[in-house]
Amino acid sequence: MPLTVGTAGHIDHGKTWLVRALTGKDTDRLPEEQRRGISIDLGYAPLELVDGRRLSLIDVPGHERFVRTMVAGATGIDLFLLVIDAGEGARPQTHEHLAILRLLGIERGVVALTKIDAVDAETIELAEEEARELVQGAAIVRVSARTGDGIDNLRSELGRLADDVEHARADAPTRLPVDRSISIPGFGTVVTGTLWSGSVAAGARLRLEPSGRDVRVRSVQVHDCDVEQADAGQRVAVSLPGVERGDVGRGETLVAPGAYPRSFRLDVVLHELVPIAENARVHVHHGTADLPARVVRVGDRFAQLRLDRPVVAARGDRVVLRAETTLGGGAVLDPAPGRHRDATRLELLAAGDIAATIHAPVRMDALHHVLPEELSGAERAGPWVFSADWLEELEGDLRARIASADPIDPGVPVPGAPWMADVLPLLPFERRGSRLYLPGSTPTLEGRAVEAEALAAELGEAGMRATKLDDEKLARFLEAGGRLVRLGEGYVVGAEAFEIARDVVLVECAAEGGITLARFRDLAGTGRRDAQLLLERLDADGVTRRVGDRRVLRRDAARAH
Ligand SMILES: Nc1nc2c(ncn2[C@@H]2O[C@H](COP(=O)(O)OP(=O)(O)OP(=O)(O)O)[C@@H](O)[C@H]2O)c(=O)[nH]1
Ligand SMILES: [Mg+2]
Repeated sequence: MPLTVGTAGHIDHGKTWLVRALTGKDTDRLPEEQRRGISIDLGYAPLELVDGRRLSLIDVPGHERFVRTMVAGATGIDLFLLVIDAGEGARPQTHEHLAILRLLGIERGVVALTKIDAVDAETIELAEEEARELVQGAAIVRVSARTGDGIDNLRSELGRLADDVEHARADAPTRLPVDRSISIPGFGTVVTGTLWSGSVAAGARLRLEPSGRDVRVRSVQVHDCDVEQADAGQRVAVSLPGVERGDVGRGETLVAPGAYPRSFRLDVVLHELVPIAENARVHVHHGTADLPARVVRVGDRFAQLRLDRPVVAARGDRVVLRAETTLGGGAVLDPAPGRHRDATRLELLAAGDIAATIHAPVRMDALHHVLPEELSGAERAGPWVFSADWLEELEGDLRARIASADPIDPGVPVPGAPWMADVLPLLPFERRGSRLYLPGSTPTLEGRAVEAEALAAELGEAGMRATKLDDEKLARFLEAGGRLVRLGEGYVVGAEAFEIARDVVLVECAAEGGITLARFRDLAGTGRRDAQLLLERLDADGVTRRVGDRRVLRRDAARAH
């Protein structure tokens, strides 16, 4: 099983020398690193075990200014190699690195008490006692990178630990936080990182997030050897044709397209090393990304991290929160939450009750990230998941709004939500056009029925003479009942009279090819203004159109008659 070991420890305590003693490789390759004798960036070296297995070693810098680099290196490792100078004992970054490892959930590892060639037995004894208290349960191996003492012991101890580590991430979709991008002549841009989950094969189509750029993998290497496929836990180098080196770097993640949500928020269980204030500005370290963010506290033990830039995270991911120093960390409960401060929701999520956190519709595919397996206890419609309570509330709300709707038109607009088309069939309402009604409901005009009938009678008597009507309610009522037709300028006519007017026009046009305003007025026996309003309504209805001083039938209308 491929495993990655990461060093940790205070500056100058001998991490890089120890890596060299174990692997034969000097990982301080930058000129500045060699000149200053300190590590600045991450170093990588393959580590051969006695039985021929290979681990990957990541060497991190110890300087307090480079703790963020240490976090990027430590993220995704399986085992730690905590290096303590036997002469100095634990120092500030020994403690800080150890705290970071714990925040990242990296519990297993070994302590190397190094430089034992330089101190007496008593000093070693004291340092060992201190280390035992500091890192309970871990083996402590005395070594010297200078003389080679203890190096084989350390190698076997790492081998023993590697036997026990389990990788549960192979099945998850591919995710590779990029920690380096290099330009290799003939290969183009190559990115490297520890493969968190899934696999990467030559030819694979992946996506760089959060930039959203689709890429195709040309080749995959593990420790400078070409492989068909690299698996979770391995250190890999992936060549990406067509990508400029400057376009990708530490902080980007190579993922299976669409498998992880891109989000500006993370809901986390908070682990505080020091009290973190509401609204504190922090840096959230996630994978190899370092993101400025604000901490919105939720209840006693949760927080919503609101990020300045998006991340692709998954439930269970660990984050480290830093300002000048390491403040604490978090375990992701929801990698793409809405804005909220709902502690109850987070309690449920922490307890693994995903269904209980679902209320309003969310897309099923967005839930894969918080969902260990199939979801039970929630309603489904099309791609949407929601609670039975929510559906009941929606129904209740629509019912209430319909009840208070204008009795002339007792419906409400269909809510314009993306889930509506899928959810509507579950609701006991009737859709008419763009509105919802109680099944079989008809317009009514409480208490004004007499007035309405009087108006209808009046319109009947007026025939094709237009009547001015200011009472909008009455107009809508009779119009909805098919008894009134609106003309322009607030005028109306009875529906029957309008039918007759239309027939007159149709018949005349069929016989004569068209009709003038004067001719229509004579045939209809109305005034000029009434005739004008009727013809305009027929134009608006698409029955006729004006050509010069005549109306002719529109083609559709002509065909229909
Ligand atoms: N005597 C003795 N000196 C050592 C040993 N290992 C390292 N040193 C000394 O310690 C110095 C620092 O060692 P490094 O391995 O560079 O320390 P580091 O922990 O990698 O330092 P940073 O990466 O800057 O945090 C070396 O330059 C050596 O002089 C050892 O086993 N014995
Ligand atoms: Mg070093």
